Amino acid sequence: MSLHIPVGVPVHFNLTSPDVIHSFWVPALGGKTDVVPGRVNQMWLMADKPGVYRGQCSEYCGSEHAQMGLYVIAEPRADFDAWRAAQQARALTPTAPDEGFVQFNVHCGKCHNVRGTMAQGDKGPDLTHLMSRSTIAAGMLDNNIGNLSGWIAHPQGIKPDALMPDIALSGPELQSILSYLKTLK
Ligand code: HEC
Ligand SMILES: [Cu+2]
Repeated sequence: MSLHIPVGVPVHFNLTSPDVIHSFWVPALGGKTDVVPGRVNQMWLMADKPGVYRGQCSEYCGSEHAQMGLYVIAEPRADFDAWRAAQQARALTPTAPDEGFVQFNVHCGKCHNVRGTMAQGDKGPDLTHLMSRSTIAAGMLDNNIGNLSGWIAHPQGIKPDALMPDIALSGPELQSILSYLKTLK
């Protein structure tokens, strides 16, 4: 996960959890705040300098606790505004027949949202601008085609107990889905 914030601006966060207690912690930017189900905790973050700040969940929350990372990307206001505008754009539904789009909607769209298309799941991360991210799986893997392919083929081998199940896909189905994902810039 990457959070983008503008440099020199205090950014307010409302923190809540859908499952267990986590703790939000970006050591270079401030103290820890508990993230608790059924409650909204408030905090502020401000970065004085541009940069990428590593964060980590600091409350043991289950078997993938050590892999629950995030990056805060602090950038000058203009860069932040450009990033935000790009993220707000919707994806386009392919106009020509696209096997990857079809397979994605069959196997993935119930959990993942690609805004602007019929995929509107909310169990996993929004993938509308997947290719704009530098990492996936809560900062665990660099985002490149090899890692995406490995993740989609066998997420439980990479992150046991992650909420994305292994899904049986043929080689051609996986390849077509990867080609579609590459269009989500
Ligand atoms: C049952 C729901 C479910 C299904 C079905 C599912 N996913 Fe996921 N997916 C998730 C969850 C939950 C995560 C977050 C896992 C984590 O980081 O622990 C995830 C993570 C991902 C990520 C990493 C995104 C990021 O920013 O970290 C990608 C890429 C992805 N899924 C692609 C797919 C594709 C492609 C399919 C179809 C073949 C698919 N998923 C099917 C629930 C699902
Ligand atoms: Cu944790």
